[in-house]
Amino acid sequence: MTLADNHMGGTHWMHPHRHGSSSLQTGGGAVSAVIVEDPPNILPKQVEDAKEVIFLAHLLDMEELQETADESSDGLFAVNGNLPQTSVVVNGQFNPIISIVAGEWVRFRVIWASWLEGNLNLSVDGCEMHLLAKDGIYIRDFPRSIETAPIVPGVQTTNDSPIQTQNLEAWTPSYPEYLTDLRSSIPSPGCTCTTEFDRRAVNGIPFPSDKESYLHATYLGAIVDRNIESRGHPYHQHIYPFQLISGLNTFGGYNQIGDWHDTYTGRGLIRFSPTEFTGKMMVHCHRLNHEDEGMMAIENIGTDGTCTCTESQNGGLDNEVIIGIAAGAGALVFAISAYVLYRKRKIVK
Ligand SMILES: [Cu+2]
Repeated sequence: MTLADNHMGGTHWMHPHRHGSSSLQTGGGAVSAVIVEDPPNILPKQVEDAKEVIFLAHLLDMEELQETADESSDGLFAVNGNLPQTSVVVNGQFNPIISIVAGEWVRFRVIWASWLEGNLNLSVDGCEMHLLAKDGIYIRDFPRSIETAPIVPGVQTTNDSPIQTQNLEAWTPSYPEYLTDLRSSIPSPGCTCTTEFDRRAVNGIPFPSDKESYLHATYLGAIVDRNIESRGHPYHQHIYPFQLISGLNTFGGYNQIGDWHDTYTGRGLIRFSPTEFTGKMMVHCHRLNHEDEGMMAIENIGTDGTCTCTESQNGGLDNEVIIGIAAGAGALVFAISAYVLYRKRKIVK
C-alpha cells in the first residue's frame, strides 16, 4: 500500500465491499486493522511513548449471518452444529485479557468492525479516558475527556486510557492540506443537498441496479454541504472525510463541531470539499445488511463547476429542522488531498 507523503497517521480498517455480500463477508470476519504510522516527533511525547493496544472489536452473530445468507440465497455459507453465542470478540478472541500498568498512559487503537446496529460504547472502569482521534483523523483539542466512546458501526477511534497519572499536555495536530478547516467556509452555490436514510433507500431511492445513476453531484474545489438525516443509521461516506458543522448529536461531548468523520449517526450538517479524485463517491449505511439491501447511493464528482441535488422522494419527512440548521451554519473550510482518500476508498473501504 502506497500512501501520499502528507497522509495523516491514524487507525483505519478494511473490509470487503461487494454489493450484496458486504454484510456476509464482513460479518463473517473478513476485517483487518490498517495502521498508518506517524513519523517520529509528530505526536506529543506522552502519546508517542505510550504502550499501544490495537483493539479490533468484531460482532460475532452467527444467527444473523445465517439469516443473511438465506435471504441472499447464498449457497456457500452455512453454520453447522450449535450456533455460538452472539458476542463481541476482540482481536478474534472472546474475553481476552489486556494488561496495563496503573498510572501509565496507554494508547488504544479502537476499531468497531460491526456490520449491524449498535454503538460499541467502550468504557474502562477505573480509568480516565481521553479522545485522541476519530475515523483515522486526530482531533484538534486533545486531550478531550470522555466517559464513554460511543463508537458507531464501522468506525475507528484512538483513545488514551490512563489511571491517575500526570496530566496530558494539550496538542493540536498540524493538518495536511486535504484536511483544511472548513468551518468558516461558505458552501458553493447549489451544493447544499439533503441525504436521508430510510426504508432501505437513500432519499427514497434504493441503490440503482445500473450502479451508475447518481443521487447528488458536485465538483473539484466545491465546498459541499450535506444535511444528514440518518435516523439510527450510520451515514458513511467514501473517499472524502467530512467535517461536523452543526445540529449534531454530541454524545456527551464525544463529537464536537469541526471534528472530521467518515461515519456519523443522526441528524446534522456536514461539510467537505473534493480536491483531487473525480468520479463516484459512495455513501451508504454502515449497517451492512441495510447497504446490501439498497441503502446506498452514488455521488458524482465532476469538474464542470456544477452541483446538483436529488430531492427526497419520501415526501412526508420533517425537514424543517434540517433547513434551519443549514441556514444557521456558519462556515468552515476543508479540502482533502485525494491520495489519502483514494487509498481509503480502494483499500480501507
Ligand atoms: Cu441502516
